[in-house]
Amino acid sequence: MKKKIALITGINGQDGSYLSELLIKKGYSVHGIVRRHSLAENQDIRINNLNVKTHYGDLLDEVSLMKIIRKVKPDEIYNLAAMSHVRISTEMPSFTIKVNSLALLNLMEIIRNYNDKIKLYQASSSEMFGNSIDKDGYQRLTTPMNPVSPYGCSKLLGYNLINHYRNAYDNFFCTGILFNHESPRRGINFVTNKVVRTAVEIKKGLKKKLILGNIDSYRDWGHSKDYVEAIYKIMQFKKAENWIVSTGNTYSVRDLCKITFKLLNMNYKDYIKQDKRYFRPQELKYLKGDSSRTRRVLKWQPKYTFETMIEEMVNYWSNKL
Ligand code: G4F
Repeated sequence: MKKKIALITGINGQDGSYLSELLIKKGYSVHGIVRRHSLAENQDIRINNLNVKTHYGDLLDEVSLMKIIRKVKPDEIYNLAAMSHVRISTEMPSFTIKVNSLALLNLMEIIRNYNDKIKLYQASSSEMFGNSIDKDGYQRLTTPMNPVSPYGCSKLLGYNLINHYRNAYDNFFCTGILFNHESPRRGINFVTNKVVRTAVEIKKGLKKKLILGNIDSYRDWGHSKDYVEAIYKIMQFKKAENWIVSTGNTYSVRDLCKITFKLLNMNYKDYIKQDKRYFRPQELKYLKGDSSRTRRVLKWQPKYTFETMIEEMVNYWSNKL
């Protein structure tokens, strides 16, 4: 039987690397788009041990996208590439909208004009909800979406475009609204890996302080490895739809610090300083997702808890540093 072909944008990211591993296990031929990087070793740092084929391209360069799609002839495209840092999106709003929304529009148009049988997964985000919370304390598909950052606005535009194209042209365009998801492969300027890595550095005498922004916001944090399983199931479902992927638990950044430092036998209060440079113009205060339908219909269940995930990250940095 012919191998299925997957094309992943953002293959070198945290989710791209875990998804590649999963698709290889499932027997796919996996291709990915990588951007040219001035430090060549950073181009494929998370995937250089994997049996994937990479192609130089850029979401902002439709010509490269078109050429890659013609060459690879994918059955499925997973659009995971994005300018994904919320605070940085406030410094680069225009770039964020171009990469996260306009490039998606171009990708959808290429699919429709080249081969409209190609399935497309779009990485949507819980940042789209902004500060809307249902009365029972959860966000779900019906919760109003009122983003509070250029990043959130860009993802909401992408989400609306996917829904519009699916309804108008009947393409298999699906999305997962993923709540925060982490792992040892997370970029170190996101709060989980920043906290864990710095706490290990403090423990080893390499640093003295952990400097953070707002530590009283709450996030629903899961593990990227669990979440790419959900992405795969979303893509295999008989119909293209929108899905919530979350743990249903919420913790504050303060809780994250408390648990991490405790695992290293330290008290977080002795090491934390706050600096306004890490605060955001408008903060998203509280996320907790209701993924009950995803669990029931797709038979998806996360394996990690918040604690086991932090433990894995602490062990990773303890061995690495
Ligand atoms: O780790 P964060 O930067 O993640 P954030 O902003 O929630 O966004 C992540 O999750 C979204 C899903 O909702 C994704 F779509 C998005 O791409 C990304 O993956 O920040 C988490 C919280 C925020 O409240 C932030 O204000 O941590 C707070 N925080 C406090 N000090 C900090 C810091 N965040 C970062 N990155 N760095 C700090 O020093």
